[in-house]
Order: sequence, then C-alpha cells, then structure tokens
Amino acid sequence: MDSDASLSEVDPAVASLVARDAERQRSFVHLIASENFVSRAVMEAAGSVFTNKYSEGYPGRRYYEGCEIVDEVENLARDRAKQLFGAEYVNVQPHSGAQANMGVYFGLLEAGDKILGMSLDQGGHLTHGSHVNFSGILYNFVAYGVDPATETIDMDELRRVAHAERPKMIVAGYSAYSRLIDWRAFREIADEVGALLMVDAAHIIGLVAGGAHPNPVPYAHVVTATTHKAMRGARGGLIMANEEFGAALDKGVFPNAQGGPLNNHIAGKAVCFAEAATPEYRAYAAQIVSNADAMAQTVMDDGVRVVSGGTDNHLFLMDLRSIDEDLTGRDAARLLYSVGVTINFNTIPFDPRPPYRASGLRVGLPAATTCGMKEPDVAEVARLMTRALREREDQAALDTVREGIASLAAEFAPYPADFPGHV
Ligand code: DSN
Repeated sequence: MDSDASLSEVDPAVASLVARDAERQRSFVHLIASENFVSRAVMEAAGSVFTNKYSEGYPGRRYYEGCEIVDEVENLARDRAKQLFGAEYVNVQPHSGAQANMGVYFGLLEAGDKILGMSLDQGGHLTHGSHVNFSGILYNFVAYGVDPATETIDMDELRRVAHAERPKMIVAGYSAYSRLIDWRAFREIADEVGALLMVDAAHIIGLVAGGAHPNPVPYAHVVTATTHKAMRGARGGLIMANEEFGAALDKGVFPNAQGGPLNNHIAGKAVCFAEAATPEYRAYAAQIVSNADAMAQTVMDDGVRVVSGGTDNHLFLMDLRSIDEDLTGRDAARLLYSVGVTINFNTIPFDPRPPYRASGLRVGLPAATTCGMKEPDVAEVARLMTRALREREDQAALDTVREGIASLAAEFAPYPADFPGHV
C-alpha cells in the first residue's frame, strides 16, 4: 500500500463523490435543523490517525496496549465538556445520539421498564419509544404529547400521566419542538413519582453551550446529546450526569451498547468543546435564535401558520396546510430542493398525514448561521421559499426564486471554493 498517495490517486470514484458533495454543500441554502458545517480544525481531528486505534474500555482501564495518548484525548474531551456544561460525569464514547440514549437505558433501566416519552409524531425521537426502534421494542414506553390548542407541552397533563403511569424514567428533549423547556418543572414531576429524568438535548445542546437556552444539566439525572448539530463538532454522542450514575452509565455504553470508541471522533468532540467556550461561539448561538425568530416571523407575515406561533430556539415547523390543503411536506421539500434549499419534511402535531408524506416542514438555522446569514438574509430566504411554494406551478416564478437562492448561497458559502472537502 502506498500510504502517501492521495484519495484522488487511490480512489478517483470516492474522491469525485467527495468533491461533488462539497460542491452541493456550497451551492444550496441549508435549513436542515440537525446539520451544520464544522471548522477545518474539527475536520482535521476527525480525519486524523486516531482512526487507527482500538481502545475498548475507559482512560486508565483499557483492553489494549498503546492507549496512553487516546486516554489523554478522551480525558481532554471529558474535562472540556464538564467545564462547558457544569457536569460531574461525562461520557464521550457514544457513536451517535441514538447510541447515547441506548447507553443510558441499558445502564439505568431493565428491559421492560416503563418510560414516559414524547411520541415521534409530536416532536419526539425514534429512540423515545418508537415501535420500530430498539427503544420501543425493549422498553414499555408510554407517550405524552403537546396540548392541541397551544401545541406546547402541557405540564399539568404530563403530571397527571406521570402519576397515573408511575414510570421508571421520564424523557424530555425533542427533535422538532420550538419552545423553551422548563427543566425544573420536569424534575419536580419526576421526583413526585420517583422517576429518573433523562433530557435528550441533542438538538439544543449547542444553544446551551452558547448560553442561548437554559441548561438541563443542573436539573436532569442524566443528559444525552449529539455533538454535530448546533454544537458544530465531529459526529457523535455525549452523556452527562452526576457522578453517582457514572459507573452504571459507563457500563451501559461499553460493553452493553458498543465496542471500541471512535477515537478520531472523540478528538473532534474535544475540539468543538474548546470552540464552544469562546465569545465567538456565544455570539453564534444567540444569532441562531435571532435568525430562527426572524425567519418564523417572516413566514407568518406571509400568511403561513407556524406551529405554536413561533420559536424560542433554532427551529420552527411550518404547517403547509395554511398554503394549500393538498400540499404535502414531502412534495414541498422536494420542490424547495429543486430551487436550491435543503430542508426536511416533518409531521406537525396531530398531523392527519403519515410521516413519509407529512404536513409540515422543519426549518432549522444552525447551518445558515454558520455561513454568516443574519436576520435580513434569512428573511429573504423565507420570502423566496414561500413564493416557490405558493407559485409552484409557475416556471418563471420558480426560476426567479432559484436565482435568488443561488445568489444567497454564493454569498454565504460554508467553505471557500478551493476547499477540498477533506484534509
Ligand atoms: N435525525 C436527527 C434529526 O434530524 O433531528 C435526529 O437524530
């Protein structure tokens, strides 16, 4: 093997796919709430020689020799996260948010235990009890949702369900919920029924790191998160808790849920925790929230219904039925992709349509904000999007929208044109 040869020399097919996706990333306006653009520093760490090392176990207790340096990088990542979020215990080994949640359930619960979680169609996550996911297969999930009138969590109803069901765990934290969450109230309810409170903060952890959303760590027994959404780090998961749960959570992740950690990604997590501790990142987190609010206000001014009437965080949900009863989320997302916007369709609370068609679009601002967009820019994107959706039969209108989006994408590109897409 010629280990010095470049990707394009060794494998032109893969090199060309990387280049094409780099070009796709540069050419669109990106509004998928869970995506972002990492720094070159994060990409270098995630693409580093740490990918070569096996290290089952934890720092100081490994099943392989030669782990003294990965011990240092894992300790560095853990210490930085502890400092950033005020956590006593941190586990940076989960490969993803789903694996982090699996590690918690395996570590703190028995199969068959009852858990209260928000249903997927109202804003929850696959790993909060969906019947097609390990969580719904192995555990006895009882679903809670949002209030039909306010489309926000009704804490009185949650308390009633918790007292009636007496779950072992309550899961808070969502994938498509645009309002602040009252962590203290959740903890009070959990304490009243003797349940553990798990907060899945995957979507909002970057806002928490930047001081733009209340921190769940002081209230929850355990917090899970991902590092690649608004957090803007290498792909992966994270668990935080008080020290008393540390041994059980360590075991829940390894050996219960996973084998060898992805040390290159742990290095990339360490870098993003350092980046998130800077004043620039705090400004970034505040700008995400401000951009989301500006964009939601603009689409509402344009006559589009936004679930719960707005947003306090990085995302919001558009109810497409307010544009046209027959317009599905899937068709709207495809149309917007054709004019240069990446976005995902999503169910809205009490959606009459199934998830693969859905009646909503989930609009997220972390990636566009990384690209430097401010309130007037995202308002312009919002106007172009609603125009495309309303005038979707009019080719000339769609061409005008496409030109407008292309010009914004060029002005606010995530990486320079000569950026190779890998390092
Ligand atoms: N798939 C992620 C999201 O888009 O929210 C959650 O895992």
